[in-house]
Amino acid sequence: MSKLNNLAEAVFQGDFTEVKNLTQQLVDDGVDPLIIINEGLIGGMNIVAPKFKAGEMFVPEVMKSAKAMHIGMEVVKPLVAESDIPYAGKVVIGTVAGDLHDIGKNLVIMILESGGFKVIDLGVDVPPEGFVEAIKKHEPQIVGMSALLTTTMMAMKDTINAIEKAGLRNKVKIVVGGAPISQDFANEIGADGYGADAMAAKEICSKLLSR
Ligand code: B1M
Repeated sequence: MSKLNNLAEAVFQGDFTEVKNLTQQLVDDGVDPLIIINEGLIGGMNIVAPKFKAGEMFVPEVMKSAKAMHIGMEVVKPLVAESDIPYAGKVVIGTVAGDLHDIGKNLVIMILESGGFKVIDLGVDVPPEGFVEAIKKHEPQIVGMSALLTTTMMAMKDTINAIEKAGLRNKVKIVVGGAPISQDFANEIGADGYGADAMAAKEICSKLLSR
């Protein structure tokens, strides 16, 4: 097995020490950092994603793999110009106003990052104007919103209204998700996409960008 395959396997296993060591070894061997990222680190998450979707891996294991990928990224990222990293797209994401739940959002971020997206995390309890400012600052193609409470679902609609009012609605695609959210609700509030889980979120983001 090549070192790149070993690295992908170590990411899949969530073996932080092995990921750090193998990434450093590959850098020392002169392997292109982008190959290390794509084939080793994202390669490992590509093993994770279908297993998670098939119910063969669970949230804590996925988070461990994603953390392992991040540990490797910390080694290689300083060696690559930000502009050289072939991102699949840029996503600004946050949990909406009044809502402090972030476990699901963080999982969505990890899966998006493993799919090659650059993700800007706005955190929790993000007011509509927080999303608007982030769109102006980061110019993402996609805005993601998460809500876990029935009482905060409507903050998604308020956020979409604020984005519209700021004249930015045609600049971004909006994807929503979270336990109480459904495709019907997403349609009702005028979102462009809905993800039932983290994998579905990645799939809808890719689909929206390919349109
Ligand atoms: Co809260 N809580 N909580 N809570 N909490 C729920 C959501 C609740 C269902 C529990 C219950 O009563 N059975 C209930 C909501 C009821 C309702 O609204 N109908 C509830 C409540 C009431 C509350 C408080 C009001 C409790 C109180 O204080 N009285 C309070 C509210 C605080 C606030 O937000 N203002 C509160 C607080 C908390 C904690 C802080 C203690 C903690 C959050 C910690 C944290 O997130 N850092 C917490 C937790 C952990 C839960 C439960 C137990 C678990 C949520 C979770 O993390 N699930 C939850 C009950 C439950 O779900 N069993 C509950 C795991 C996570 C991986 O799943 O977040 O659904 P989920 O994310 C999924 C998908 O939904 C989707 O992908 C993810 C991965 O597959 N997804 C997206 C999520 N975001 C997406 C975005 C996308 C696409 C997909 O596109 C952008």
